[in-house]
Amino acid sequence: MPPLSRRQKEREMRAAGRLPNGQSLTEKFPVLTYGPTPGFDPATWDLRVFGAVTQERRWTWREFQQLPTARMTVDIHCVTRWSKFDTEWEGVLFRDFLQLLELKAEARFVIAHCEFGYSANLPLAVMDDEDVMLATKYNGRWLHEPELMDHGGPLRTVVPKRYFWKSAKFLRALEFSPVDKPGFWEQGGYHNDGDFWKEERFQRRGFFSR
Ligand SMILES: Nc1nc2c(c(=O)[nH]1)N[C@H]1C(S)=C(S)[C@@H](COP(=O)(O)O)O[C@H]1N2
Ligand SMILES: [Mo]
Repeated sequence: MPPLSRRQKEREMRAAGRLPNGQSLTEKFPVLTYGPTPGFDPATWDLRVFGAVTQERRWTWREFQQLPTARMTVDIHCVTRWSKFDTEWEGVLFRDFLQLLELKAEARFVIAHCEFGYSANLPLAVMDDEDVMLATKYNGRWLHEPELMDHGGPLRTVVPKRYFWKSAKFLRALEFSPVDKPGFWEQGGYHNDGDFWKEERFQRRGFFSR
């Protein structure tokens, strides 16, 4: 039997209820970065946690690598209309990471801050889900390997239940905030919540939809 064509696989995913409206299946792994890919120096890299926590913290690359990791296979959906199925990620589950912190009661939003000023915001209630990950590996390989660096090395969030712009590459800090702070694309007119099952692509009054 010949291998399934892309369109056959797409039909199967649609039939299985895994292809959200307006999406098409890709077998490639497109790179979508606004701006350049940063370098990675394990000696100076750190991940900071600040905002509504009793104690602000910082992990060096070496320290971050000591944290327990998990693996997951999830589908990803980009607002530019491609969906990629059964992608495999490894890293620290956000839920496990939260155990290391003491959040203040007022913490309600999580803002992911990345190299070069990219950011993405989500409610803590959305981030505190079993499948949200601080990912260091894709398909068993480190994100900071040269071939994968464009995909967010050495660390990115993966938030499988939202459009992929919410999965912040080149992550350097997590801010816990009592108030929402729209991120890079959210300020540019993308939807604040970004649920692909509801096709929350753009804000009604967003920059791009005018
Ligand atoms: N730091 C950073 N993270 C980012 C982006 C970006 O431009 N910079 N683009 C977002 C968008 S729009 C998408 S679709 C995904 C793309 O991830 P990929 O390049 O691994 O496919 O990353 C998201 N995270
Ligand atoms: Mo995107």
